[in-house]
Amino acid sequence: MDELILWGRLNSINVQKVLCTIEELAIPFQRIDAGLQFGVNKTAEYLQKNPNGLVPMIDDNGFILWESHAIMRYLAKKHDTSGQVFPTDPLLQAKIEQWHDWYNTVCWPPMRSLFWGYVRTPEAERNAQDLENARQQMIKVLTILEEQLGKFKYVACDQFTLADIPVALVAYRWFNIPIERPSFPNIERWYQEVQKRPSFVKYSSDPLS
Ligand SMILES: N[C@@H](CCC(=O)N[C@@H](CS)C(=O)NCC(=O)O)C(=O)O
Repeated sequence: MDELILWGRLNSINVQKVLCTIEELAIPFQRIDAGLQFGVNKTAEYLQKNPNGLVPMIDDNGFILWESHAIMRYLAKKHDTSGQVFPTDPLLQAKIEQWHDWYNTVCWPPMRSLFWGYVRTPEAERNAQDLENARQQMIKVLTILEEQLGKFKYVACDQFTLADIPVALVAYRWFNIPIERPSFPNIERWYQEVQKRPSFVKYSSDPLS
């Protein structure tokens, strides 16, 4: 059987979601650097497979798929037969999907502003008011997460699942940019646990870039 191919650079949050999923499930794969300085994702050949010109994208023996959460869930449906990170209960699956959608619509937009502002924008070019607005918005977002993690050990339920991966990658960014942070004890307890997992040690411990 041909090996799974993943396109995407290591410092992309969306690529990291897929890498952590692959690591959690011990799926053999090869990775092709693509995006930003590596290019590749704007070539005609790539655009034919993914017209968005974004990473990640996978080729699983001829089956092309893009959108990080769709890729994570596809890989789990194929490889996670014991429900290790994607439980077989349809209700739990729906909760995981809910948190994936929440990440896209609620959580990532303000975190993206903070991440690009502090990590990828030279200090002299930063807009202090925009950054403060994003920080305030992010505090509201994390208040929702804090409450959820007061009820459950992990984001979707009491077990680590695919819902934790994107949100923990956001938490890594939140805790590693130079901002003032209010105390969120439940998030801090959960984050310490997730950061110890070999998948996060491998793919979410480098300095942000
Ligand atoms: N909704 C998409 C977003 C993908 C996306 O925005 N990818 C970024 C990297 S995180 C990208 O490809 N940026 C252009 C580049 O790296 O050249 C997903 O979840 O996969």
